[in-house]
Amino acid sequence: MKRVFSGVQPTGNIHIGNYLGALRQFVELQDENECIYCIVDLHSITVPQDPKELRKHILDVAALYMAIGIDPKKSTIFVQSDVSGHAELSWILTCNSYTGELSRMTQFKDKSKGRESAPAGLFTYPILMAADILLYDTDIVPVGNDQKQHIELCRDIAIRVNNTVKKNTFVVPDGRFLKSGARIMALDDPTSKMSKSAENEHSRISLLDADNKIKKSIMRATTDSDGEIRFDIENKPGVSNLLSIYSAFSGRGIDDIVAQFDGCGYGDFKKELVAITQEALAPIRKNFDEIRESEELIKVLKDGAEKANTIAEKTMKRVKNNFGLGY
Ligand code: ATP
Ligand code: LTN
Repeated sequence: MKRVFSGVQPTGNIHIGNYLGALRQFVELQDENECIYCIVDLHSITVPQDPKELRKHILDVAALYMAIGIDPKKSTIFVQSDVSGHAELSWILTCNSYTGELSRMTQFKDKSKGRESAPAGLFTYPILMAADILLYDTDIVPVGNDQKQHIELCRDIAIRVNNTVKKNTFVVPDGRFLKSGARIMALDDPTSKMSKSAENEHSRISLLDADNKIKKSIMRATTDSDGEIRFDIENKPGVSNLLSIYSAFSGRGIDDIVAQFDGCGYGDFKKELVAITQEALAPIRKNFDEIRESEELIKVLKDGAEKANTIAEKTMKRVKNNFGLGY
C-alpha cells in the first residue's frame, strides 16, 4: 500500500478549484492507499488571520473533507498544529534548504510582491510543506498544478539530505496532478487562479455556495466579445476556463462539449453550466450541514491527530538520530 498525504489551508471555504484540482483525488485515492489528509493551519498564518475566523475555517475544512466523501474510517484527517513534528522537522529542513531555491518560488514572489515587510514565513512556506510530506514517509501527493514547484523543491531537499546526511533518511515523494481541473482560473479574471482569499466573492464558487450565488457568479463570469464557444486558453481564457469546469464536473471531453454547444450563445452555455454545478454541489452542502453540527467531527480530528502523531514520532526519531541530534 502506498502512503498518500495532502493538505488544504483553512483560509476560507473550499472552492471548486480546490475541489476539481485536488480534493476529488483525495476521495479517489482512499480505497487503494493509506491516506492522510491535513488541515494546514500553520501554513495559513503566513498571512494575517483573524483567530476566531481561523478556528471556524479549520472546522469548516474538516467537515468539508468529510462532506465530499473522505471517510475517516479509511483515511486519517487531522489538524497540522496538533502534531508538533511538522514545525520541528521544518527547522531541520530549513537548515538544509538554499535561500536561492526559495527565492525562485513563484508563489513567494506573487504573495510577497518584493515588500520589505513580507513575513519570513511566506519565504519558508515551502519548507514547512516539505516537512508535512516527508514527516509521513509519503509516496504520493495529490495537488493542483500550482503546487508543482513546491513538490519539486520537496523532492530536491529529500534527495539532498539522503545524499549528504544519510541514505534513506527520507522517502522521495511524487506529485499527482489531474489532467482536467488541475488549474481552475478566477471567474472575474481568467488569467489568475481561483483562490480562497481573493476579495471578490464572484471570482470563485465555494462548495457551500447557495444555488442563487452559483448562478450569479457563473452568469457574470468574464468571457469575450467574439461569441464563439471553443477552447483556446490564449485568446479565450474565460470561455476556456468555463469549458474546463464543465468538463471536470460532467466527466465529458472538451471536444464533445464544444460540439454540443456549436452555434449557441454564451448565455445558453452558462445556463447549462449553472445547472451542472448546482447539481454537483447540492449533496456536498447537505452533507456538510449535518457533519459540521455533529460531535463526531471533533472526535475524528482527535483520533486523526493521534494516528498522525504515532507515525510522525517514529520519523522524527529516525531523522534526529541520522542528524546526530540529542544524545
Ligand atoms: P489561498 O487563496 O489561501 O492561497 P488556495 O485557494 O490557493 O488558497 P490551498 O489551500 O492553498 O488553496 O490549496 C489546496 C489545494 O487546492 C492544493 O492542492 C492546490 O494545488 C489546489 N488548488 C488551489 N487553487 C486551485 C485552482 N485554482 N485550480 C486547481 N487547483 C487548485
Ligand atoms: N501549499 C499547499 C497546501 C499544503 C500542502 C501540504 C499540500 C501545505 N502542506 C502538503 C500537499 C502536501 C497549497 O495548496 N497551497
